Formats: sequence, structure tokens, C-alpha cells
Amino acid sequence: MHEEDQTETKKHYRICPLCEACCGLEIRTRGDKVISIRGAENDVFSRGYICPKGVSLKDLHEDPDRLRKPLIRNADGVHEEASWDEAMAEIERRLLPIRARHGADSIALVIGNPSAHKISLLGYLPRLLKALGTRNFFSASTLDQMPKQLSSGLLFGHWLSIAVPDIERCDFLLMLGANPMVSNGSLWTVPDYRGKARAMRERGGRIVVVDPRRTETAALADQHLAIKPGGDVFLLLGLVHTLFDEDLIKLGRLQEWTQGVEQVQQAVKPYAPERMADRCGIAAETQRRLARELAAAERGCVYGRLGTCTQRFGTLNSWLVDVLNVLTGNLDAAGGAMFPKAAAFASNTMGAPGIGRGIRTGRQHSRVSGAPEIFGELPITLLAEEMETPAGPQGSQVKALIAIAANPVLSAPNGQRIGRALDGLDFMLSLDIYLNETSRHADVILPGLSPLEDLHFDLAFPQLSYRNHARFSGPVFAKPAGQPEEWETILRLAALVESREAKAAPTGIADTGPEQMIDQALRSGPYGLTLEQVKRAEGGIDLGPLQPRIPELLRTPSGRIELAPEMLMADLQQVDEALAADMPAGMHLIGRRDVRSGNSWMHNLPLLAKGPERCTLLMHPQDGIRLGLADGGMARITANGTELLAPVQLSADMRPGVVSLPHGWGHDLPGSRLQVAGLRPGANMNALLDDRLRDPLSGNAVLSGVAVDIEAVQA
Ligand SMILES: Nc1nc2c(c(=O)[nH]1)N[C@H]1C(S)=C(S)[C@@H](COP(=O)(O)OP(=O)(O)OC[C@H]3O[C@@H](n4cnc5c(=O)[nH]c(N)nc54)[C@H](O)[C@@H]3O)O[C@H]1N2
Ligand SMILES: Nc1nc2c(c(=O)[nH]1)N[C@H]1C(S)=C(S)[C@@H](COP(=O)(O)OP(=O)(O)OC[C@H]3O[C@@H](n4cnc5c(=O)[nH]c(N)nc54)[C@H](O)[C@@H]3O)O[C@H]1N2
Ligand code: SF4
Ligand SMILES: [Mo]
Repeated sequence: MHEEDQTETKKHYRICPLCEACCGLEIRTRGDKVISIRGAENDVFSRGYICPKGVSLKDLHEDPDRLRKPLIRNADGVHEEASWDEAMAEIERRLLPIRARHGADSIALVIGNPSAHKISLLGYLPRLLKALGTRNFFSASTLDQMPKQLSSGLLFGHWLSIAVPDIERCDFLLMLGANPMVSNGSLWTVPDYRGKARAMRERGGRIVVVDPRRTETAALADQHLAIKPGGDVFLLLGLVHTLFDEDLIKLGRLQEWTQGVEQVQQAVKPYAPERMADRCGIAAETQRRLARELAAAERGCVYGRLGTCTQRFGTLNSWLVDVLNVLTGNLDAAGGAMFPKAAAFASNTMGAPGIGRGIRTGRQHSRVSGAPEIFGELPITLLAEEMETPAGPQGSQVKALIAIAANPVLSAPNGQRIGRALDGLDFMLSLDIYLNETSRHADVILPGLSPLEDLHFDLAFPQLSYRNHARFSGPVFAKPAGQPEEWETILRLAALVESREAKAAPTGIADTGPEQMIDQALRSGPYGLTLEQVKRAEGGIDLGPLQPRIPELLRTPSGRIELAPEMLMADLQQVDEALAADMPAGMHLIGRRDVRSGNSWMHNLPLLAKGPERCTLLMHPQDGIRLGLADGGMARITANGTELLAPVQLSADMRPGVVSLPHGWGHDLPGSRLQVAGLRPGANMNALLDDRLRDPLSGNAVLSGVAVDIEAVQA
């Protein structure tokens, strides 16, 4: 019998947790081995699509460096395996006195990207946060999408009411600062972007990509506009200006649901394309033609992503993208920018439809810099100063940190400063599956499960999907005996902080496991589904193309789209100042993603790590000649008081004057256990970034367009 089980091949359906595309996978196993991983053809949403990362789930599951037991750092600074009870006892012994002595704010919480992909984390973090009661809550959101959350919240009344391209019906797509061919989409869950973009062009649609680099996405588009880094606000203002100037406004159905159009018209008067051209690097006539083309499209859409958010004017950019969609009648219309309606957990389907309290920010401020809280978070670039600065009248110093699925030492600007500050803490706890650049600073590390041992239901991404759907997948393998699921660990920590019976199993209605949580959310959701129904439909339930949702979706106090929020109108003054100031001189650094990466933590998987060197500095050949750098030559890049070395890759795809380095590299720090990644560590581009630069409205870090010095290193 046992023998038979070991040889029988089983087929499992599993949703990939590694990026926002949320592809359904078909995983074949024999005994405890993975035999194959491919795209699940029967998935109603991803329809068989997969990328190399999905295949690498086997490597992740089998990675000998992946933590399976808690680690406690001994007196010599070495991490040693411990039992769960020992680890929890150590946390109790060291963390609780800090809180008792220095108050709730002395413990900071940082959560990273993978937590958005795990209901076991995302569904339970609010419990821990509530237990901690700290204002020092930080996340990767302020390295990423906070500007879009803020602008969407201001316009539509909820920060998760984010409109996405209805690509299957669109015939003109203007895309800024996004590379879905590589990233597989962001704030836009769209598996197989390539297939959808091709289909769009085959039916006569056009795609225009705005990016300082001719990316993989630009190569597949009809037109590429090589913008100057940081130039989007000028271009977008030029486009909105043109719509008014050339009488191209048509609000259509949204006329009666929109307020503030006149204020926007007044506000954009000064920004004629002729005045913007120099600052964005795109000729006035090109801007005007683009505005006309957008206005003339039957079903057009503007989409901006990471590259537009990680700038000083990230919130204005995010707002202007939606302004363009509204003014051209493309918001909430088929083929335009539409709002998904998730089967569960979507706050914008809860409460009274059509009206609400809107959003409020700045209810509290950070202690050292006084930066406003936004959706309960503080800018992650302020984490270091909160750890470094002694207590004063403004409150207590951060003395302890809990990091959950976060690697800010590599992913945040000036991460080396964060690393130093972590060493000064009284206690640090990491929930992580690796001993890496950040968790090596932790006194205790608690591991999560392998994704193949975990169930999966996406809480966030159905709210951002190109089509409505409900999908669930169960664990492929049983979890190791004695290892808790991450939600259990989080509840145990919350209980410990609340000083309830720490060792008891979680009890009570709020402490149910994810399945009950999902079932309740589905039942009370807009389609009245049950988890049983979703489970029975392997490959998911298709809930159809996106439907118009205005006015039902709105949660603003006016019950309308509030197109001219005061906070944004006021920030236009800073645009005027930027226009009046001199152009920042020198070479400008932008980021880049690679198909075989996932921010900082997938470089330890052999399948993804093989192949050519990926941490290279892309540079236009003209710049190479000027700087004496040939292909493969070594460049010294200097900024932020730091210098890095990286091999140069000459590429005519770069805008001259702009260079590109990927983030998430720099795996050569002592004390980490990343055998594969350590072989080709790469350089940490975030070491070059100044942690003082952020969009003050959203608190989002500036990751793009930073001036750097480059020189050739003689062999
Ligand atoms: N220069 C520059 N910097 C950037 C960006 C950029 O474009 N340019 N992009 C930014 C963006 S968009 C983001 S989202 C951030 C990401 O910033 P982070 O979230 O800090 O970085 P990740 O590399 O995603 O790190 C994830 C961590 O989670 C751990 N982990 C993985 N799976 C699990 C799990 O199942 N459970 C637990 N507990 N831990 C797990 C990994 O080992 C790793 O330590 O980086 C940002 N940094
Ligand atoms: N393979 C892979 N996939 C990933 C990730 C990964 O690390 N690897 N990370 C995941 C995460 S956390 C996220 S948030 C998403 C992000 O997904 P996307 O939003 O698609 O982000 P990127 O691929 O970084 O593309 C951003 C683009 O902005 C461009 N850019 C830089 N500066 C500017 C500028 O000033 N203006 C304009 N217009 N463009 C600019 C860059 O050249 C780049 O092509 O990807 C996710 N998917
Ligand atoms: S595109 Fe994203 S979700 Fe799909 S297989 Fe690749 S990593 Fe997984
Ligand atoms: Mo991200």
C-alpha cells in the first residue's frame, strides 16, 4: 500500500503565489517529489499560462537553504536551530520587557511583498498590528504603489478602488512606467500579457509605451516614447492640457458622477505641451498627437505603474492617469479602465453603495521627521531614523523590530543604513523562509511553510484582475509535523503580546483558520458564493468580464468622483518649482526587473539563477564611448556616498544619459545562508539611493531617475 502511494503520480491544481499574475498551475507529484509543473489549461483565468518562476516552485520547495525550523542567534552571533517552544519562549523573554518598558511604539512592524500573496499572512496581520498598537508600521507599499492607493482613495473614496485596463476589449492602450512582459503585471492581474497584447493588436488595437528604456513591453508595442526619468508628471499634464485646449473632453456617462472638472481645467492651463517638452523629453507635437489619439479611440485606456509611482510626483502621476481616463470617457467603460468586483474581501463592495466617508490620512505622524501616516503606514524610508534616534518628547525610540516576509536591507533605499540600525536594536524577530540580508540581523527567525504545503486563496489580487473570478487551491503536500502555518504563528505572537495564554491553540471566532475566513467572505461577497462551490470548480469560477461599477463603487462623501482633490491641486505648485529649477545634471539611474527574479529573494533557486549575469548596468553605446566603457567592462557607480561595481551591457534600447540596474542584488553579506545566490551576488542598487527622497504626499520612496556618477574601472 505504502509502496503504491510512492509510485502513483498525482495531479494537483495550485495557484502560484510568486507574483500578481496569480497563474493556476498543474503540479504532478510522486510520493513527496515534484515531477512536473506547468500552466493549468483548465484555469478559467490564466488559461495555461506560466513563467519560469512558476516552474521554480519545485526548487523553492526543495531548496536546502529554505528554513524549516526556527533559528535563535547565540551569543557568538550564529543562528542555531531551535524548537518552536524555545523560539516562542525567547521572544516572550526578550520582546515583552521592551514593550513594558518603552511602550507600544518601541516595537516596529515591517511587512514585505510576499505577505500580499498569502492569506495566511495578509488575512492575519491586522490582528498582530492591533495587538502591537504601534504607530511604527512600515511596508513595501511605500516602495511601490502607495501613490496609486492615495490617488484612488481621493478620487473614488477607497484606496483599493484601482481601475485596471480592460485589455480584452481595449483598442488603444497608453502605458507608462510598466513592463508587464517581464513583471507579469502589477496593480493589474493579467497573466499572459503577451498573448493579450498580441490579440489586441491583431484586432487593430494600438499600444504606446512610455519608458526611458525600450523594454520588452515597448518592443511589442506600436510606439515607444523614451521619456526622461521623472518626466511623467510633465507629459501627463501636457496631455490633460491638450484635451481641454483642443476641446477633446467627453465625459459621457460619468458626467453626472464627476465633480471638479472645471478646477482641473483651470489647474492645467499653465502646462501646455510646448512648455513641458524639455522636461519630459517628448516633443510638444508628439504630446498633442498622443492626446488626440487617446481622445479619438473608441475604447482607450491609460495605465501607469511602478515607474510612475517611484518618483517625487508619484501621486500626481497616478492621479493624472485617471484624470485622462475620466476626461476621455474611458473610465468605468468597457475596453477602458475598469474596476474589478472581487468575490470576497473587497471593501469597495461592502457598506452602503455609492457614498462613504472617503479617506483620511495624517491621523498620526512619524516621531522623528513628522511624516504623515497614510492608510496606517509610515514611509519605510523613515525606518532607520526611528531605530537610530533616542527617545524624546515626541515619543519612544524603536527598540525592537518584527519583520515579516521583508528584506528592506536590499529592497529599500540606503538599505545599508537599515542594516546598521538593526544591529543597534534590543531585539529583532523575522518571519522568513531564508537566513538572508535582513533576517541575519534577527535574534529569532520563525519560518513559514513551503508554498506547496500551503493552501491558496488570493485576498488582494481579484480586486485588481482583468476579469472577475474566484479560485482556490489546497496544499499539494502535507506540512511537516509540528510546523505551524504562518497564520497560527501570527496569532500566537498576537496572543503573546496581548499576554493571553500564549501557548494555547488559537480559539474564538476571530481566530479561525483561513478556510472559514474565506468561506465567510465569499458568502457575504457580491456573488454569494461558498468555499465549497469554489473548491468544487477546479480551475476556478469565471465571473465574467469587468462591468461598469460607478456609482455603486464610489465611497466619497459627495457620492461622486472627486476629480480635483485639494492635496493634489496644492502639489502642482511644486511642479511649478521643479519647472523653474535647473534640470538635474549627470547620468540618471533607473531600475529593471528580470523574468527570472522576484525582487530580492529568488536568486537562490538554481533554475532561475542559471544563465547570463543579470545584475548588469545597461547603458546606451554613445554613453559607453564617452565614458570609455565597452560591453562587459566594469563600471564604478557612485551616489549617496557609496560606490558599486557592475559590469556594463551596452544597449541601444536605453535613452542616452540613462543607465539601468536591477534591484534585489547584493547577496554577499556575511551571516546569510544563500548558497546559490552567494555565487553570483550582484550589487545592491539601493545602496546608491538617497533615503531622504520621497513623494511627501504618499510617503513613497523615489527609486528612479536619481543622478549618479559613472567611471570606467581599469582592468
Ligand atoms: N531600487 C528599487 N528598489 C525596489 C524596487 C525597485 O523597482 N527598484 N521595487 C520595490 C518593490 S515594488 C517592492 S514590492 C519591494 C519588495 O521589498 P521586500 O518585500 O522587502 O522584498 P522581497 O525581495 O520581496 O523580500 C521578501 C522577503 O520575504 C521572504 N519570503 C518569501 N516567501 C515567504 C513566505 O512564504 N513567508 C515568509 N514569512 N517570508 C517569505 C523572502 O525570503 C524575503 O526575505 O522592493 C522594492 N525595492
Ligand atoms: N520577473 C519579475 N516580476 C516581478 C517582480 C520581479 O522582481 N521580477 N516584482 C514584482 C513586483 S513587487 C512589482 S511591484 C511588479 C512591478 O511591475 P511593473 O510596474 O511592470 O514594474 P517594472 O517591471 O519595474 O517596470 C517599471 C518600468 O518603469 C520604467 N521607468 C523607470 N523610471 C521611469 C520613469 O521615470 N518614467 C517612466 N514612464 N518609466 C520609468 C522602467 O524602465 C521599467 O521598465 O513586478 C512584479 N513582478
Ligand atoms: S507569471 Fe507570476 S503567477 Fe504566473 S507562474 Fe510566473 S510567477 Fe507565478
Ligand atoms: Mo512591488
